[in-house]
Amino acid sequence: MTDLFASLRPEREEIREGVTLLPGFCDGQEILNIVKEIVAVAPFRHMQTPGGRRMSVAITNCGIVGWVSDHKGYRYSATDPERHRPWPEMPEELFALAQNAAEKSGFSGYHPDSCLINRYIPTASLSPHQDKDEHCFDWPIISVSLGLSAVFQLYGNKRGGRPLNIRLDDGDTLVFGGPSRLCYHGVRKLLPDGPEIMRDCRINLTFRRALP
Ligand code: MD6
Ligand code: FE
Repeated sequence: MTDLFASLRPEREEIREGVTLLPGFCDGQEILNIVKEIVAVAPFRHMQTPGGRRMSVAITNCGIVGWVSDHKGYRYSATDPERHRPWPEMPEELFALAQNAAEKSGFSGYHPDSCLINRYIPTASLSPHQDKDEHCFDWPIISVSLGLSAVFQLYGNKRGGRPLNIRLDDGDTLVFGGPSRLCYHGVRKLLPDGPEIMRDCRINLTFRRALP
């Protein structure tokens, strides 16, 4: 279906210094097909938090390293702990998508080495956190949302306070870097809106530069 309102939405919205929303930057269906190939090799799983709780969000990874969590803490690992094998390689199309989004937002020469893939069922949420397990924070995180819409909550550099609510729809891409790179953020709830092909869950990909 043609999007009658596409011309009314800005192509690029600077939400805060270092945080840029690129509405509908990618084709959700195309990215979903690539995600399915990754998941066929490295399935979604619920990891344990360091405190021993099961995360409501299911995750997998692709790239040289993947983000993992267990009783020992959060870290990046070159090995999938369930398969005892390397994570699937990052497909070129995904690398290019992240690099193009970064370029559009003022970060040229972005070389992500990791992509964390989160899957939310409608009751799942992600509590406020900082992404600080990477070697350095000079590079942004590029976040791509697929499927059901969600409310992404952006806080400041300290825990608490009132968040800025950002609605993320299928295909929306958020560039998260610069002075906002260490801002707290979470996903409060899913909304009942989504593309026909994916109305049962939300998938979010976050591209990172984790290694030096
Ligand atoms: C999500 N995203 O949207 C979770 N982290 O499902 C994140 O935790 C995130 O979107 C760092 C930068 C951008 C993000
Ligand atoms: Fe995060």
